[in-house]
Amino acid sequence: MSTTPADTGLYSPFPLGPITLANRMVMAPLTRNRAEPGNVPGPMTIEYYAQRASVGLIIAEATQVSAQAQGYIATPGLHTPEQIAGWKKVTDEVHARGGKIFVQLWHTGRMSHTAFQPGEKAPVAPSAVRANAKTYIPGAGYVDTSEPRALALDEIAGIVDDFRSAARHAIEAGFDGVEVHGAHGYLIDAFLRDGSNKRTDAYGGSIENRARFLVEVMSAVVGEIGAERTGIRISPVSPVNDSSESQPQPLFEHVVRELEKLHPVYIHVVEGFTGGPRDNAPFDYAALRQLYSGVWMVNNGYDKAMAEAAVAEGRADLVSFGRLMITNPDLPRRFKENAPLNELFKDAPLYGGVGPHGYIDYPALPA
Ligand code: 8OZ
Repeated sequence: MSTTPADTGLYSPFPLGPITLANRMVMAPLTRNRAEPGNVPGPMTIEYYAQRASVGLIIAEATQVSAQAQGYIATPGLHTPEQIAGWKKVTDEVHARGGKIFVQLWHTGRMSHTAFQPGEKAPVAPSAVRANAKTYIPGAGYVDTSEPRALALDEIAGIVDDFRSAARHAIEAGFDGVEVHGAHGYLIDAFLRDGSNKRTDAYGGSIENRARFLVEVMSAVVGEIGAERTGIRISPVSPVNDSSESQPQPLFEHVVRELEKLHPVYIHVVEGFTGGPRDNAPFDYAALRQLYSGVWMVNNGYDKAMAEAAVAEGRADLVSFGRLMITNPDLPRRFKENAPLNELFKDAPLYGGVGPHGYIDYPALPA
């Protein structure tokens, strides 16, 4: 059977494990700090995601696997019955409008503050090395992250279990799958990198040891809900949140070799500096992809032409979009029809806010 470009292009359906995406465009996970008390997604969040259901796959924003996992104000969780019930309303509405939706699961690790931690304790990290970065506390504004404490060896399995149970909760909440957040300096990425991981036990030192936590989390989640419903996001050279690594190429080649054995339904790669330059540091993404036989999703600064070319040339199976999906709920149609794109509202915050403005009032094209 021969395939034509129309069968394989950005706007063509794509099988992802047991589901079929309407097209190869993905809404990237985007923190919006709009959760309601109890870190429960509310009515506006239902509408926000439902408006975006025409994209092949929505990856809902980073969502806490436990109370300790929180690092920012008003980010949702998947560790209480109320949070599961809140998300169920989101997934029901996205599915009713023909969409597919995963959720990103995170533990922020050292990117947190005592103000968010149960008992106002220190956040946890591979090592007691503070991230030179800020978070936002109501009343206090942007503040430095707190100095974390190093996790004891016997605490690590409990956090792996938190990812496992959050993945179970995600399926209970009706998600089609989960994306494990292995990027941007949060707990999994902090274990990976030698800038933040100074451990001398089985979780530190060699590349194999630093990748152990990621592999354990992925094994647990895959074991709980199946590889065909488990994706992962990595950001090999993104310095966001004070992330640093002396040898990203061999580190991430090892990570992808390990992932090849577990075979998650996709690997989602942030190329370059998240939300910034794509060429901030040398990295051979083609070499990384060569090590994986599964689905490859790319992100960071893709526009229509770049995304069409990446898929047409076989450099990616799926392309995710962040800001363009915030401002254009109907992005697939706009790309296909070469329609103009909405700009970010200048008078509305990207993070937080109370009313609909900047969240659910970006217009779609008239029907
Ligand atoms: C922006 C603000 C807060 C969190 C990430 C989840 O970088 C985030 C995030 C982004 O992955």
